[in-house]
Amino acid sequence: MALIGNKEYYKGIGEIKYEGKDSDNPLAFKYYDSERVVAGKTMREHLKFAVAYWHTFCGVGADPFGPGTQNFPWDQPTDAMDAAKEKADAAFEFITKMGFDYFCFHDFDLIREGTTLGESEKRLSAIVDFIAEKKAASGVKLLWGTANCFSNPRYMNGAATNPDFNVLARAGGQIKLAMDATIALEGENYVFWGGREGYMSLLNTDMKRELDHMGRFLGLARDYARSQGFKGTFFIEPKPMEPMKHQYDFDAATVIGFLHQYGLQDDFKLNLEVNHATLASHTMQHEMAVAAAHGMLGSVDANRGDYQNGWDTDQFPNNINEVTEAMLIFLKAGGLRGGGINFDAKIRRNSTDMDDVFHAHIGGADIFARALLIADRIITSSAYDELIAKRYSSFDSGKGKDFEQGKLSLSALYDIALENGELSLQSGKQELFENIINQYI
Ligand code: XUL
Ligand code: CO
Repeated sequence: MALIGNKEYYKGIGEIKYEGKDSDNPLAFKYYDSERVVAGKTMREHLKFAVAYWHTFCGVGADPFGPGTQNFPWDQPTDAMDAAKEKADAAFEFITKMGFDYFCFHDFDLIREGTTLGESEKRLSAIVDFIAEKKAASGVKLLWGTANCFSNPRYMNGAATNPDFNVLARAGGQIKLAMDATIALEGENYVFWGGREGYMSLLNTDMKRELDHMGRFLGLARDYARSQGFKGTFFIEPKPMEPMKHQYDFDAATVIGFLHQYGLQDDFKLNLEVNHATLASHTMQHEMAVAAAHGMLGSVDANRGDYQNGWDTDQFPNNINEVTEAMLIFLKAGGLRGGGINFDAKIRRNSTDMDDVFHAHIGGADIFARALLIADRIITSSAYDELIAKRYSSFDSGKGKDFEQGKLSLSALYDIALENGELSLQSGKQELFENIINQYI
């Protein structure tokens, strides 16, 4: 295939193609057949796979106990612009070889941060021009951009919720530039992940004031992007903790309440991440159902946690039962509102070959494609929908329908209860539902 840059970084690996589940080729899709139509849309249109710039091209496998193990040629140049260009060349080579349509970035994934805001602005605008050309040449699109307002030590007490106004203003300046970059690259959405928006100790924290600041700050960011012609959706990405002891964007339900409290509900939706859901003691399915119930199922950061570890391990997804249940909610909600499936996942520290990120993304794409097919068959061929409808059928007519239509008072419920006498038990049939999932897998 034609190379977009001058060098080939992922040597010996060609375009990844669909070969079907009987293929023994590890560098082929077994289920992700991009042009196959499922439930009225191609897999490509449903899933909108995105590569996360930070994990795949910036993360080198460092952990709290040791340095990185993955040495990327694009990290060698000492000049920031040279390194950023090489990284972009590698990124676009990888994304096009995968056959994916999208990527996502933080501002300083694209290029190293400058020593001043002004210097960072110059760097960002130069790399954005370079990437805009690569985008145009390859057809790869930007699913969302975001600002890293959590790594630099200045944000140790938060960005929009920092007790020091000058840090908040600095975050505002940085987010303006990240939004400019997202708009210049025709980003379809813009994400806020409040990594340090929360507290380490309540003893030194005025929670109400910090929440008010965050609400006002997000409103200013929205107004700025809209004034620059941005038509996309803003997403908040919930996470309950890590790095802070407690983060304000705890989970989907908390964020939805916050958005309504501060008048942001019409412009913002949710970007839900699997490992964030499990850190909040929820399943991903729970988080997706909460968001869908409020019309706010915006986008997905796909990964998985570890059942034995209580931290954000960001592994690639591979559990077919879980992803099938998630895709059932996805299909029933009519898909995502503006977003896609972004692999916010990293290969393990001891995965050190250049082909390992290919295996990781192939596996991720295949599990979602397979789950999409299964979920569609469950909806179209099994008794699943009928069984749920049956559980609620007492609300379809008579007094149940009157209740749903707001026609009954509490006293009316009392009269009905008196007249009914004792009730027979209605089984929830959970095991039968579980068997249907298993049968279609
Ligand atoms: C952190 C996380 C971030 C966001 C973007 O846990 O998920 O990478 O997705 O800032
Ligand atoms: Co994420």
